[in-house]
Amino acid sequence: MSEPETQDARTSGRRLLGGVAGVLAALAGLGLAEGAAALLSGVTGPFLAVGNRMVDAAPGQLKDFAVEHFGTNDKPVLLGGIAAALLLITLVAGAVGVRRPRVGLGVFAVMSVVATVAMVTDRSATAGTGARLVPAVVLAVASLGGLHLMLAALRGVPAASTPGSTPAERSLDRRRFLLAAGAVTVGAVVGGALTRAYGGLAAAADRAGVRLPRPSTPAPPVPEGVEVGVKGVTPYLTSNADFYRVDTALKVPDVPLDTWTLRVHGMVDKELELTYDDLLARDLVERRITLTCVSNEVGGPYLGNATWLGVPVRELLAEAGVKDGADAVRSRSADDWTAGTPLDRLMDDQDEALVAIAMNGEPLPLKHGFPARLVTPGLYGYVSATKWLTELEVTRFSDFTAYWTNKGYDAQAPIKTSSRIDVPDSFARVKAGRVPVAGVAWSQTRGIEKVEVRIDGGPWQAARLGEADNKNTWRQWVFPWDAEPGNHRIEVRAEDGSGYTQTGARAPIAPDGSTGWHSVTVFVA
Ligand SMILES: Nc1nc2c(c(=O)[nH]1)N[C@H]1C(S)=C(S)[C@@H](COP(=O)(O)O)O[C@H]1N2
Ligand SMILES: [Mo]
Repeated sequence: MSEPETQDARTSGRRLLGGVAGVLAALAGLGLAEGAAALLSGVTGPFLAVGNRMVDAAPGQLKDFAVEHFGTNDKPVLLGGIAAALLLITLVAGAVGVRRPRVGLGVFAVMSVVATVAMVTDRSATAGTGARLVPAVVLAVASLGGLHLMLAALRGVPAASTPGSTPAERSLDRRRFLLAAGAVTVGAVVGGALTRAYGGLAAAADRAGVRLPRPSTPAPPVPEGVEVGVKGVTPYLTSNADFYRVDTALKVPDVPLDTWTLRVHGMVDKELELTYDDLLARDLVERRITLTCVSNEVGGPYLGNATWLGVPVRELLAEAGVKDGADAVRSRSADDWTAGTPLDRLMDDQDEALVAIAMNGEPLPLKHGFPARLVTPGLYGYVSATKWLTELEVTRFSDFTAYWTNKGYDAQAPIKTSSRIDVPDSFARVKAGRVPVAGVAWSQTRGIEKVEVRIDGGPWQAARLGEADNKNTWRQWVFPWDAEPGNHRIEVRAEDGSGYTQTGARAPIAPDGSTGWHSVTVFVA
């Protein structure tokens, strides 16, 4: 082997070690910074802070795309993407840093600054700037310091006999490199362990200790016959475990009870500030309400039906005394998300909106808004269902915009009359003969009056409806189909209590909810 080749091999070996050093330094910095954030309360670590920023910066269409393609997995996909990008950048920065340490360290410094800005301004953090800066300093010191030590060892020290040698000729200081890499690895492991041990949610313990009072006004029993008794149809009541989750929070906001209050303020005569115990002490009503997300495509999964327990919003607003001229309530969450709800929907005494504290007989699950959330019948969640609720501000629509209206969604968003085929599955193979076609239909506040099915564009035929519960819940339906061999297309449409028949015209989810008939194609043999 000739001398230059040996040098090349040495150089590429060092570059590889440089890349490893970059990744290790980043892991140590991130691990220790996340650990520091976990030890402090109300502080967001670098990883989530940057992720939150990306969620907020993403245009509406990208969010739609993510929800549509990754569903509830959109969060792991985003965090995985950030991790992959970091791996690549730190690998390259470390490799380049062997020859040009300033470039490698410079890239790390820029990333540190970006993470620091994200952490200091994170909307889900509640601690002051001083506390928020702690993980930022840890990140900078551990990642830049670690990288510097490892790169110095890799560049080696000039051999005493050859002053003025170029870096490639200097010998790598193996012992020093291993020591530095070892120390950095210990940092990463310690940080990871701290994050695991202290990164849990303090609110979980509070939730476990809650004893729910009995409702003063229980929901009437679920009528018999709400279920049409077909295998594969969405159950009438959605369990908490199966309930869809849609929000902008990468990590479930941690809202312990000791610091939580609900403020009712704005255009009111008298501000209210209620603790969790204040809410529990009030008359609680129980209501079944079907929640729906505006991101639900025709045939999509983003809706669920639960029994909610809470205080009617109307009562809180009446107690505060709404001033003339107000037409909206801006609600705000612990993670600084906002929604604007029409005042008249919240004051309605038929379709009672709740500040809900329980879901299906349990305190609200952390994912679904513990300690309290808004639930408003008849409106898509982004204008009506604020989780981790902290504020109700009585105001005017002309005076504010909210999280999703800033991204091009409409301020007014009543849920559209819709229906879905649950069975058979699209592209299912079924045997000729009697095949039950079944699903759900919903038109919150109006109720479902009729569901019709048609085969291959033929005449619309009435389906049998499951028993109606209330106008704010969905209804199951079933159509006994005499399936003949061949490929068939099945379509469904619903008619609501106002006499309106669901339109077949396709509309996308933006700006105020999708429309169109759901259809499935099946193969009958
Ligand atoms: N704080 C907060 N509340 C929120 C959201 C959010 O992103 N942040 N998303 C809303 C949307 S778009 C919907 S559809 C419902 C979903 O409630 P769920 O996750 O309990 O099903 O929550 C609403 N409440
Ligand atoms: Mo939503």
